[in-house]
Amino acid sequence: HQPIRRADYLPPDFGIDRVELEFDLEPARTLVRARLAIRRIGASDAALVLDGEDMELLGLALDGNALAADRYRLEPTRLTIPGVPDAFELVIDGAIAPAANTALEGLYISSSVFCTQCEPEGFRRITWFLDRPDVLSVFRTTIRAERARFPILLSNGNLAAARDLGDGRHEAVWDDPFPKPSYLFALVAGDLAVVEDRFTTRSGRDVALKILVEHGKEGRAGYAMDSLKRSMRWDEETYGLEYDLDVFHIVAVSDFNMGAMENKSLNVFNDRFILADPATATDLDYANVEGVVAHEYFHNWTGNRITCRDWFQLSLKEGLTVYRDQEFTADERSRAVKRIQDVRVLRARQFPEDGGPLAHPIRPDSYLEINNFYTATVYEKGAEVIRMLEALLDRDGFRRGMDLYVARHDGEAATCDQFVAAMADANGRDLSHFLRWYGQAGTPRLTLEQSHDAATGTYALTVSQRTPPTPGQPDKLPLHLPVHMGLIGRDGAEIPLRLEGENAPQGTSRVLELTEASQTWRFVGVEAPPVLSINRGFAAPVVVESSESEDDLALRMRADADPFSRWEAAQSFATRLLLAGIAAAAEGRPPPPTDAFVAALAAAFDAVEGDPAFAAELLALPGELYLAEQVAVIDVEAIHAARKALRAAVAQGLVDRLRHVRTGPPRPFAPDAASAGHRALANMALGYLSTIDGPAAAMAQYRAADNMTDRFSALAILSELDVPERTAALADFHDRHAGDALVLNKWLGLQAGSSLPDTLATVRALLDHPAFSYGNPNKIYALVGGFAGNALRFHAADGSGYAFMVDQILRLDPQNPQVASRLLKAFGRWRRFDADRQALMRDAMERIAATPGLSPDCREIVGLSLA
Ligand code: DPP
Ligand code: ZN
Repeated sequence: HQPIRRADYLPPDFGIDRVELEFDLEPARTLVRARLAIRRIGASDAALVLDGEDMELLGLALDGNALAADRYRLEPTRLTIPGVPDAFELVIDGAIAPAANTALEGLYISSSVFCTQCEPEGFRRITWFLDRPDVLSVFRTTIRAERARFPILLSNGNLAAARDLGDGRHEAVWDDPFPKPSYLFALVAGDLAVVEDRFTTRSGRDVALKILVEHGKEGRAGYAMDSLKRSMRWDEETYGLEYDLDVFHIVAVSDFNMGAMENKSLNVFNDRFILADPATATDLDYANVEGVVAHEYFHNWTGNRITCRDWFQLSLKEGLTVYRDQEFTADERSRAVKRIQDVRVLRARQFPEDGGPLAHPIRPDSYLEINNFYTATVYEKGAEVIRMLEALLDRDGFRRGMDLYVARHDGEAATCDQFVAAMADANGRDLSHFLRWYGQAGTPRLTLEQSHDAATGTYALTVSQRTPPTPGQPDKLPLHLPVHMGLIGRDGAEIPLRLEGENAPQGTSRVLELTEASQTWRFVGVEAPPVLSINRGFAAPVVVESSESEDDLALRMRADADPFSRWEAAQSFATRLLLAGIAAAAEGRPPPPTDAFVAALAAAFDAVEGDPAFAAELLALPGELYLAEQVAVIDVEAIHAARKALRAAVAQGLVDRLRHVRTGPPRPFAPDAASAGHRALANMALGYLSTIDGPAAAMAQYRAADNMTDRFSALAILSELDVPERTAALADFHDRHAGDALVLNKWLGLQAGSSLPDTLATVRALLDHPAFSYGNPNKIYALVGGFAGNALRFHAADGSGYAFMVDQILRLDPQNPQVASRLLKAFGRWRRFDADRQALMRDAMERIAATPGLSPDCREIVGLSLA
């Protein structure tokens, strides 16, 4: 494995116009015939070099003539055929072993169902091919298999033919009329239940919608189906984008490395993002099902109809599609709450990545293993970059840009530059400066200077930006970003915003454009020093370094017109107290006084009556991962202790309000956002009150709950308490849901994430529990990944957590390198800890680095982390 560099991109020497695949499916040994119509588009002397891995070559024929062994060269990762004509047909016969495929890339078996995962480079494990996204081909797929075991045979596109083969086997032929890259190929064969519905597109196309799940789980596919129909409607209404085939399949499988996959007309999903019913799914699960179904559906245009030229452009489809699914959820649910939740995730996952050894731009410059770049940066920061374009061009301008992008590039493999060019051209704007976001890593930091001149009623705001160095990028340039701001009077009223030189105020909230290292704006007609509300709606993915007074924070917490900023003010106030508390805990001093914060929180809480989902967000204190990013040296015990202390103080201060939240008649369960909001607030209150009252109320709710959200929230509270009820509830939960893998994953994850001291011993014991298996990524992420995310116990001072993770990673790497390298990222922030932990973490990674036969996936992560 050599590094692949973006600068080295060359167009392919050959195109493959048409692909005919024939599969004879058997778990142990599947035969694959590929008939490829190949055409030279590059140099006349170029040899044909096809990608291929882990397959057995049975025969090769060029234009009907078998190729002797001296006419080609077969290597572990490629097949080279020199001296080919300018246009020819190549037939490749190969054999693969799906049952032995534990990496879950290519064709594999999940619970007796054949399925595929080809993004990014899995197709080369099915047949030899130009396995790169800029080679677009029309596919016809013939599948033959035993009818009894595999009654359902699916591939992309429309069913062209089906017949019985007489010998207990049957055959199906699928035609996909849309040229597509090989990573969007899919095949599914097995015995599955089908849930059906229909959708009529805006222009009258009648589309059959089919969701395939394990038998017996049909009743858990309804919310996914509803989400799919709403997604289809939304994309028509919001972007004028319609579905383009007569059938849309979603197949849920239990063994899947990622969340889901947007294969043309045959999405394959990790079943945790399809299956949901009140007894087994939390409100978060419902929201995730909705979001992921929408995300994969939206890829049909942003990803499939317009795909990526090369994998460095991954954010072209992922950042854009994440932005689209975020907007869908914002429209379907609460915009403010969605924004808050997305920013929480960005700060907990992407900011640490951007500030550590794995930092990379949303369009990376090089990689060893592209699987390592399905990151929070490419996805979530990529979505923030799209969102900034929307802020800079406004909604209509953004839509014009999308329309032009689709008109120009439909049917093509495009680049990020082309996307931004469409945005610029549709709006007559020069966005060349904005393009720096695609190449520059790191989270910009904004600093502010404000002054007010009472004599002239002028308020001046200076915003400066600076992006800290990241690996390989010591010097950063200023970025083009929206500064979405407003000014608030001491009375809490928004001040009309009139810049010097303007004839009249233009609203009370505006987007200023920062392009320089430092810029100043002067507002006139501002009689008294205002309170600044900046980065409203989190318009730019930056850190604002602000020394706002506690009074100003309290004012904004209750009066800022932007709900996101009200939440943000509460987070800032809490963070400030927590940082003081962390310093105090580390030095054995008492925690700082919390009265002012608690009073402000109470006032802010009272001001949002009627929006329980938002109120729940307001009450949620900053998380441990976020706090860890804010301190010079991470002290996990001090962070945990400080947060616990502030939680107790908030509970005491808001006790009457919290008890009031818990009163009122029980509501019948419904999965909609408003009902979920009530549950979120009630469970938030339950958690706080348990710090005063102990486990009784949580135990009572655990027993009485008629839905998974309430039951699991109670269990999560109990799992943080060292009480007998904890053991009883965990045992009961297990027995209640024995045999339901998805629910037991929650049970594994809760125990792995517990802050109680014996957590590592519990996790070790659970490795042998029947609910756990090394073959299933969801289980690994729940138990082993859950422990890696347990800041307190993973970072135990004696290094036991690190040693455990090394053992797990080394065990997993030979069988599933993608999963192993994801777990390995837990060591990435090692330099942020004290000297003893740094040494332990470095030793742990060196143990991994020294392991013979380590996958390129892990080698790349460990190499970058130690560099
Ligand atoms: N392309 C997938 C997604 O939707 C990842 N495998 O993000
Ligand atoms: Zn995606």
